[in-house]
Amino acid sequence: MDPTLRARLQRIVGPTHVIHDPETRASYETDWTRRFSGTAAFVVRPADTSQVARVLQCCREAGVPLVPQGGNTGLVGGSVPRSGEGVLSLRRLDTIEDFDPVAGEVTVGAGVTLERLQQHVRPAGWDVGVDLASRASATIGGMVATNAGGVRVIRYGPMRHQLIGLEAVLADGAILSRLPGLLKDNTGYDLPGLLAGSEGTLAVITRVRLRLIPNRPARAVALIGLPSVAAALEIVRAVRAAAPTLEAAEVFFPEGLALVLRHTGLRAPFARPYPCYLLLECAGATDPAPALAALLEPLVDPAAALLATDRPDRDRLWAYRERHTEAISAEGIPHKLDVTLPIGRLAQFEREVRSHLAALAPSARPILFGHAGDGNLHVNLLGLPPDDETADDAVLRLVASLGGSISAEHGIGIAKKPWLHLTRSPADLHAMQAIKRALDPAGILNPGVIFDLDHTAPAPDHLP
Ligand code: 2HG
Ligand code: ZN
Repeated sequence: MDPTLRARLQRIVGPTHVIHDPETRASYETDWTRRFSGTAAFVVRPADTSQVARVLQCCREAGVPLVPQGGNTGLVGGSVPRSGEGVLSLRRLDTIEDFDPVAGEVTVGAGVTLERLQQHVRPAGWDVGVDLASRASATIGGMVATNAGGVRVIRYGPMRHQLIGLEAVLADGAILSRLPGLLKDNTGYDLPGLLAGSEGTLAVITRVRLRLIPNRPARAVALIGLPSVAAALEIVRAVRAAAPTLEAAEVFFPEGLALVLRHTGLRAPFARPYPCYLLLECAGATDPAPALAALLEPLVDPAAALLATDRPDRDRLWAYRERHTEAISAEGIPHKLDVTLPIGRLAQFEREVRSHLAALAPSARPILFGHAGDGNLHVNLLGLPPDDETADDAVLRLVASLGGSISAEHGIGIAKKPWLHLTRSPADLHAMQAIKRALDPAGILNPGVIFDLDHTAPAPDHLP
């Protein structure tokens, strides 16, 4: 690392927060997939917004790009270095401030974890609209930067929908402040909305103002064994139409369940296996179990249905679904394809993806699971060399041909770049690249993520 830059950064954040020894750097250099990793020039850990701004200014002057990083739970290679960038860790920005229990709003530092925020607001009767399995490590700033989805999107939407305002540092060190945020504020471009999902390529998010949802501790979880995805979607349709309390509708399949059982030592949920499993969760002010049971009664075989209301029982049913990621990871390093389909085509996709893979990439071992309620399936492929993209290509082309998206909630990162053109038009790509060039002309914020831009070339002045 350049000694002048190191001395300047140390003066800003303190000597112990500029990390350069390889052992301490290691956990910042590899993401949750273990498929994506690179060597960082350094890791810098500012404590507040003004330090972030000064770090950015310094690095821009030194011509050293930065990879902003929260909990490093990303799955598309967007939060780890690729070729000697510095890692800008936001985890020290971990203050929860200005929790307004009357409005149901809170402002938090980018480095606050989802779990910590949940624990902070729940006793006062509020909750965070987005929930996901990596809650103990995922940070609110990272969740906004990647527009995280999770298990409750059907009821509350993704992270962008929870956002009332934010504070962020632009590439030139200027601070963009839309805090505390107003529910009505119709004054031009929605910059927080633009930064949500920009994957650290446009600005570094430092503080976030979120709208909260009422905490609904009365919950019921049903796990149902079914003959097919089509049968699962028929139940989702019936429950969704009749139960406004429906919050999650998740699916998984026998091959994923077998891995979870082997990895966790859990007992199989039913006496026999089923081709498809559907997990539903309803939440309300009063016990939603009787209404859910009454809705399911004419639709499901009682031997293939479990209903849980107490927390430990609910957690046991959720474990079959939530522990897929770690069970797959224990088997090997998967290729992860996080796709959405129009819901009417989800059943067709699930059938066809298996037959396409069997024909085109017979060594791929597909494990599917995901959020059936919003058409989002996680296609995990085991048994493939890290750089062989034949199977990825087949799956993503099938998704595009069925009118879906190549990324539902994990983002593009570096993993999906080659396929972005399948579901974003030339006009879309041109507009996104124009925004990137305008906000980060020198290309110092997460370069190479979402798309590659040659920052030395003049911007094209007309559409291709
Ligand atoms: C989930 O839904 C996450 O559990 C992770 O989005 C998905 O591991 C995956 O592919
Ligand atoms: Zn997911």
